Amino acid sequence: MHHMTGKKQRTLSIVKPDGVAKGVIGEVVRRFEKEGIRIVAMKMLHLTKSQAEGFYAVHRERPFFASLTDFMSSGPIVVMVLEGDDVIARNRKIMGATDPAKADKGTIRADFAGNIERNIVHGSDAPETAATEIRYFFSDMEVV
Ligand code: 3AN
Repeated sequence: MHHMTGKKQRTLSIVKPDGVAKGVIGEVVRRFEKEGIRIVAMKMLHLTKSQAEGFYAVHRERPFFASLTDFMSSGPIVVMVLEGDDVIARNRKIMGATDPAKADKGTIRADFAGNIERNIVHGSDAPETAATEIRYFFSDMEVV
């Protein structure tokens, strides 16, 4: 086999409360698996407000922090660890731009998201944040 392989990475993916409520957990998972991305950990949680604040601590000075953390603690979410070559960037491509109005056609956010806050999925943006975010939700034993 002679194909270009990038660096194997892991990233954190979240199906947010709007995605769970809309019944698109399976569709999100399907899009990852269709691209050959492996799911190496997965669970459903309902975050408390303070757990959502902890997760989004980097955004605590932003004007949307209170609203974002209310939303993220408003219902169950599905958190997953994805693994694959260059998976951080590939996941963000599959997700589409933060603002669904600017997201490319065929991306998760273009297809399902209501607005910039209720945008169906989260994906880590860099190796360092991926490591921190995975650790926030999963112990080593929970990642296969
Ligand atoms: P992304 O999730 O695309 O990496 P970030 O990290 O800039 O985007 O933002 C984190 C989350 O904060 C977004 N997923 C979205 O739910 C929310 N958010 C970002 N920008 C805004 C905004 N201008 N107004 C409301 N919510 C926002």
